[in-house]
Amino acid sequence: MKKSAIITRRQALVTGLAGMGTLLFQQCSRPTPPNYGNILRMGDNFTYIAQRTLLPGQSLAKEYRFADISSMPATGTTNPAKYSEAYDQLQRNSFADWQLRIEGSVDRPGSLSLDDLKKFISRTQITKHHCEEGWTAIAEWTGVPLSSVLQHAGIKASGRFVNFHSYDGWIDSIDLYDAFHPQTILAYGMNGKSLTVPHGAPVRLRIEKQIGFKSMKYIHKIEVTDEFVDHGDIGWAWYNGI
Ligand SMILES: Nc1nc2c(c(=O)[nH]1)N[C@H]1C(S)=C(S)[C@@H](COP(=O)(O)O)O[C@H]1N2
Ligand SMILES: [Mo]
Repeated sequence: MKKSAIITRRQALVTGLAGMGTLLFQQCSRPTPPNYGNILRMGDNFTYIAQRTLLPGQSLAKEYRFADISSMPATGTTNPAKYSEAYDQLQRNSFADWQLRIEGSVDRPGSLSLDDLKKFISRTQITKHHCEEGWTAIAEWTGVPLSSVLQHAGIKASGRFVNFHSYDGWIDSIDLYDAFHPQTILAYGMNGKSLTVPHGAPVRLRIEKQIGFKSMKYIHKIEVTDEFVDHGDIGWAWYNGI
């Protein structure tokens, strides 16, 4: 009984590895696998391929109750005014002049104000933030689903990745699969109030199926691209599914 269990496990392992090898091969023969060529990022490539190929459909991140909300530290950049004169000016005017630029492989490039974003149907979610440094925190986020904004702009058939540009100079991207996830939102509210400067005002990304640093704060531009551009020069993985 014990022996056959071991054989079964070993067989499963061998079959599994062979299967993964085939998947890896199939995926790598596609035109532009994310990160392909960056040897330091081959590990997260594998996670990406496994998740995208093996997980059927979109699963939701756990949502919590109001009573579960915890305190959340503000980390990384907590005020981009020192990096950006433009941000400093916007902040002085309570972000009344803030505009989100949308460009790249879209049919209708343009800009949306905070009021424009608030006209879309909003989504509120209480979720757990997982920082790559090990801490977690639960907060309530309100914003517009990224999918609504992307549909409003109209993604061209060639579009494959969504790049975010931030006032502190961060540039990062996600694929369309994560971009259209129902819990991927451009958040302008936190715990029932307007998003504060330390947490990314006026608008930040909340992407609940990836680790904390992917939820980019202080966004000013969204750019849809046809090909993966590796902006990662800070040594973190590009794909960080949780
Ligand atoms: N533009 C920008 N986005 C960012 C960061 C940053 O420094 N700049 N830090 C990231 C990291 S590492 C984490 S854990 C969260 C922190 O969000 P918080 O400051 O609201 O807790 O934002 C992420 N998004
Ligand atoms: Mo983080």
